[in-house]
Amino acid sequence: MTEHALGRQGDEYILSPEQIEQFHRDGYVTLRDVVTEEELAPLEAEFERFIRGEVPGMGRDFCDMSGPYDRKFEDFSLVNAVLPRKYQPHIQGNIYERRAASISRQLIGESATLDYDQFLAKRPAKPDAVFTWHQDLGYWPTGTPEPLTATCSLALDDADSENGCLKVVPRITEEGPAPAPPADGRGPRELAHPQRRADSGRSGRRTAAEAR
Ligand SMILES: O=C(O)CCC(=O)C(=O)O
Repeated sequence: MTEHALGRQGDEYILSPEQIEQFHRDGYVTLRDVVTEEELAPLEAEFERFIRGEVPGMGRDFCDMSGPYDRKFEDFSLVNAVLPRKYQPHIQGNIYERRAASISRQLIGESATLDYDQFLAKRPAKPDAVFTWHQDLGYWPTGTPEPLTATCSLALDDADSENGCLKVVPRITEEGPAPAPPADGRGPRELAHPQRRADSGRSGRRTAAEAR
């Protein structure tokens, strides 16, 4: 690898100093061609199984992120499969995971570890398939020793504002972290469901930087 080789390098994805600077300044950075179509194909097949509701035993880890927990699968708008690598361990260590780890280490430091994973699908013609504004940091478990976070978000389909692309608020981190959800006996992550957040009276906030 030469000093100037950027982008995909085996399991690594090498960032430029400008990209790292943008992440720290704006709270996000958009990276192109992190995985090839060929590399993505096997992961996409796994994603489809989750999103069709074919992975058993997920309980509340499989739900509609934009509706109540008791909504029927056929009525889901924003299909949410939490912790896919827990329910299908064979997907652990996939190429996207390895490159996301490389990116995260460059953004937040060598000790970055994978904490959380999630598959999401916004169904077509569902205006309520909206992921409420939030800041991921507000939902990390209480007492997390080092909450510094990079969330990696990979769009499997071309995404734009019409079909529900991820949106970020640049530099929102300058305001400091969003308030943590109120303690009521459940962990912050269990409160991350937008229905719960609405119940809790906490205003929806913003994703600052994407990758986990
Ligand atoms: O893809 C989206 O619309 C938002 C996803 C997100 O912010 C999250 O999973 O924390």
